[in-house]
Amino acid sequence: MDGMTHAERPPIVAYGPLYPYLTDALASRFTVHAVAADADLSALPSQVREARALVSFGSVGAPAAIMDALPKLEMIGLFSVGYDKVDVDHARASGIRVTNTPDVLTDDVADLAVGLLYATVRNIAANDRMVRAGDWARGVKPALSGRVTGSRIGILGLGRIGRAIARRLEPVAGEILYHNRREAADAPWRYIADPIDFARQSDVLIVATSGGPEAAKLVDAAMLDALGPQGVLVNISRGGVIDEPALVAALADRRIAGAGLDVFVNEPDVPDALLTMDHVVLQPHQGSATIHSRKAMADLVLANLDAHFAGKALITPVV
Ligand code: 8YV
Repeated sequence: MDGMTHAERPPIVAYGPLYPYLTDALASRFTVHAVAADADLSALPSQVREARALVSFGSVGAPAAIMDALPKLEMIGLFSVGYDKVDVDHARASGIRVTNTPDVLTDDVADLAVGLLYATVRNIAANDRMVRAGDWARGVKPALSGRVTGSRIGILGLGRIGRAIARRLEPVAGEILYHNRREAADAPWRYIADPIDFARQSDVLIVATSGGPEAAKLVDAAMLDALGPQGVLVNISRGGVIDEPALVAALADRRIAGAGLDVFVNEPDVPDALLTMDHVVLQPHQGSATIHSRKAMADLVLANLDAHFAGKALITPVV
């Protein structure tokens, strides 16, 4: 689009931080107004209020207030598969289209889930710390760990990412189980309709469901107790899918064996109690954070914006 005059570049808002490749690509196509995620929306300059599209990270999303502050908004291009931070109902009611970035990040998120599972079950992070601290050299014997091979792996949420995790673990699992709102007719794995029964039958529970109000605190104290003292939890979905204080308590009391967590309720804040637990592996929301996925996500955001402004069908519409 080089050679476009300023006037031909549709005005858009970059809401909150993006990442350099996307920022540069947007700047070459659009007149980009950066709006901080905590900006006073009642005081937006008039040229910002002209914005016809908004781009944001999944962690920032688009609440109703930013949609209302941009009266000419036509479209939200979300840099994320999860759209729990977008007020989708408000967008629909306001005639604003929403796109997300499914598929392109699935493999990398599934890989991280598997990595967190092994890191947690095999004490990889804790053992790394003890080697670095010189404990091994001083003769400290690390505790024996559990094992992944042969375990019953329960996938909570059999969407694209849940399926990719199941496929990766199928060769080593004793059995793959899953719990979903409803049974998936084409899935070769055992469906368990009752969440408590599902947790009880799982040695490992991997949370891969989408977030948002419907899934809030789906994993509660009762489910953690059903997972049991040998059970391990992995979460690459959204922090809010788990009752976080209940998880902290279950880990503190060793009512579950360990947890590998990429997501938290109040990111980037992590509950203090988790920071000192050796049976917990923590990640700073890295599921899609590979060079490959992030570029593909950015290209998909751009392709959706281009389609919209060319009057073509959106590629990955949510609304
Ligand atoms: C990103 C995500 O980390 O796709 C999702 O649902 O959570 C991630 O890909 C996120 O968009 C960055 O805020």
